[in-house]
Amino acid sequence: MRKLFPTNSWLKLIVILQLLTINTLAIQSQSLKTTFIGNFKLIKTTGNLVTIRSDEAWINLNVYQDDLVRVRISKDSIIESISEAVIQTPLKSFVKVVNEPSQVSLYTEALHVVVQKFPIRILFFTLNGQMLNRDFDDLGVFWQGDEVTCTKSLFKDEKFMGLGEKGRDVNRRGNSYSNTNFESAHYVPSSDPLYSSFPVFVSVHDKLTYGVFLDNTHKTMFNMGASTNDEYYSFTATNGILDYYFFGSQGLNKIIEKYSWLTGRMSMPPLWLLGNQQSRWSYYPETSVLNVATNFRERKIPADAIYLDIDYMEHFKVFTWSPVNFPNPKETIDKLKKLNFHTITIVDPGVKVEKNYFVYEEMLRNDLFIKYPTGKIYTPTVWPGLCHFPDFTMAKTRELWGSYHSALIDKGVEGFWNDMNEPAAWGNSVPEVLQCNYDGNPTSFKKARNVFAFNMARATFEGTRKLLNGNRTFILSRSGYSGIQRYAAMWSGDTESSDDYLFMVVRQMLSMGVSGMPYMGFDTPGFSGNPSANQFLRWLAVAAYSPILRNHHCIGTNLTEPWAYGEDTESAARKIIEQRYKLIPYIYSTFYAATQTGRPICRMLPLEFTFDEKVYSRDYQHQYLFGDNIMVSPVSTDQKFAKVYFPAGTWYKIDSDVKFTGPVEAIVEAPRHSIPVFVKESGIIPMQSLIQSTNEAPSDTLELFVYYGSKSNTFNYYEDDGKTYQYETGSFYKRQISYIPENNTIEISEKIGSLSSKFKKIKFVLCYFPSIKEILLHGNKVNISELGTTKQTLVIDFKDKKFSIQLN
Ligand code: MIG
Repeated sequence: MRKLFPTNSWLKLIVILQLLTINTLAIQSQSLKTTFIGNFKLIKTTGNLVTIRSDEAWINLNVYQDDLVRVRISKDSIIESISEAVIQTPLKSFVKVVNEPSQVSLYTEALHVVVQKFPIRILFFTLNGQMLNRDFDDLGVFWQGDEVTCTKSLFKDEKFMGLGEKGRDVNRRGNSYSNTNFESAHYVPSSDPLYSSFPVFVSVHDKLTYGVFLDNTHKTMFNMGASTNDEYYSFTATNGILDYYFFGSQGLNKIIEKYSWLTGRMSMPPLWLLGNQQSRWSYYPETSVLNVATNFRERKIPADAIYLDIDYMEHFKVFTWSPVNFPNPKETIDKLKKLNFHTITIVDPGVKVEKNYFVYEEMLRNDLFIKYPTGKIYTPTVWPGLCHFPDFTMAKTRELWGSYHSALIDKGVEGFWNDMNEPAAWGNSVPEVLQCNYDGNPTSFKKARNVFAFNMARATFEGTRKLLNGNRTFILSRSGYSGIQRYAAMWSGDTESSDDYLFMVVRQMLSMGVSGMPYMGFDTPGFSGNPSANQFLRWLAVAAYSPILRNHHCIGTNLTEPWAYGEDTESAARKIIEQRYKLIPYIYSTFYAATQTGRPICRMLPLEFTFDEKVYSRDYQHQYLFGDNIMVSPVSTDQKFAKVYFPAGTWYKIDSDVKFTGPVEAIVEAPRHSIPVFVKESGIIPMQSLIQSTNEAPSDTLELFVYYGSKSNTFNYYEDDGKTYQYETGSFYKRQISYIPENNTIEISEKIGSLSSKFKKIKFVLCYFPSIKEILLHGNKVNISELGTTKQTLVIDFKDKKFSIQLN
């Protein structure tokens, strides 16, 4: 024993030492190492694809358009994959590739891309050598585990806009953001993530512009210079490859146009969606819905649509009708139609687990629900109780889901409101271990989550388009991902009735506009809380100058219909809504522009006044252009005066004889019944007579307001049948209206398209023109009449041929 003792302890020591080393090794391999992209190894060109190999990565470069380059960077060789967002392929190639000792230079007709070799860093220049963007020298691209990050140098005066519905300041610089679609009830402006993911932004610096779209549906993160000492910003994808599109177009509107070319544009909504829409959680039973509709008609408050929230269903079972609350849906919706109301119903994704319920049974039989990787179906609890979620990554699911809408369409429903589609479940933490099938390529929910709503909207769009017999469909979605603008409009979810939220939803709407989602709305007057009459009017006034004028409010709160606050408020509300209806020709033309160019309906001022620093300030970030010619300044409830910034040019207050000449900051009156709204100099605004719903025809006279100014201006006037998709094949009525101050003329181009106008006459309303003595139409004098001291009018018959009037 004595002899053995030392040996024994020696052994013990060895064992202990070994254990220690193993432990240390284990700890080392568990901790994350950062792998940098490394140095250049080789370059090769195959067709229109340039591949560069570095120590650690593969880099693919493609030219989609001369000013649009796709960059893919991966640790493994890159295989082509399907993108939900992108609907285009590379149209071009690099026109010249120069391989030098220290860098590769790649040229398109608009951009010069430099790939520095040691280490690999990518830089973008205009053709005349101005630097648009460069990888951050110190860090470049790197990996930590599966997560890949791209760092970019920050320019001193650089500003960022976009990133979807994030609630913070419109200029994203100095904050960080993340994208995981998430039910965000009770969110505040700084909350992050929110319901949807739009990993796209634009940048302005040194009188230059560029944009970046990071196409990755996993959780992504954007640090726009928060805690980086103004040295760099970065974007990160937690899984998948680094796949980004670089937009080098000069001009923010051009970038939006290119981005919407790449990811698609909205299609025309039915005309009635431009009208006033009424909703509430919840209108039931049937009689109460009819009551609300009747109230609008009796009180002569124009309206076009009514929404049914979850209570129309039987036990919240999607695609059913409650036999208690809605025993006669067809009759009720027919009655609503007679009152000129269109009906929109909510559709949630959670399918109730219940024997003999057709949706559940059929989707179960076809194996279309989201499962764990073990094969067990995922069963969260949502409104109906235990539910399954459809796996919308499968074509079969989308097809069936689309077809189920016949249960609604057969009863007369014309629009579909997709809620809870983040997806949301009680507990608000849908596990990421779930798996989606992707038509035979099972993939983690980590990738599928952010496109759950996208794929549901796609299913709804494709299915309802078929079922609606050529009539336009409408989908309003709470969640989404880039590209969803092809299928749906969106709204900002559950807000509160307060001024902070009013300003927040404006920022969200404007930011969505530069993120490719022009069709963005919000609940008026905020979702929860008990707003005062004045608060209600403020929300309504902003909504009237937004894509979606929709009153919606939470169950268990005070009523918020326009008549809920007494007669004074009702008549103020009526006036605001009436103005919206008169503006329909202008708004409809603006929607058409969005379908052709992606330009948002509501445009943050940086889109027009990009190099005017003032428009980026916190004070003025909520001002916006509504279409080409109207500027809106939202005001908080108790402010009776508003500080407004007028960019260069002359601005006319729309409802009084006041004008401002910018650039100037000024105090403007903002009484409770109206917010400050202005028309740009040389502004052209087509309007119509008051109607109570878009089913009613306006008078036969189109009123064309033209505001005096020094700059030439053109407005693209547009009409179509308001109902079908025939406009896609030329069935429309288009004219270019130009005001040319140099020659004192207003010119109307020959009509384009196969339709004729719904108007027979055109009434020019010439505003603020100094001393017009006579007006000539084809050289002949025509009669003008005075309208107050600032307006003169002239009525002539509509002609389809080109004509012009001369103002002498
Ligand atoms: O768990 O359907 O954002 O507009 O009224 C709440 C009821 C579910 C959330 C939506 C809201 C809707 C409500 N829904």
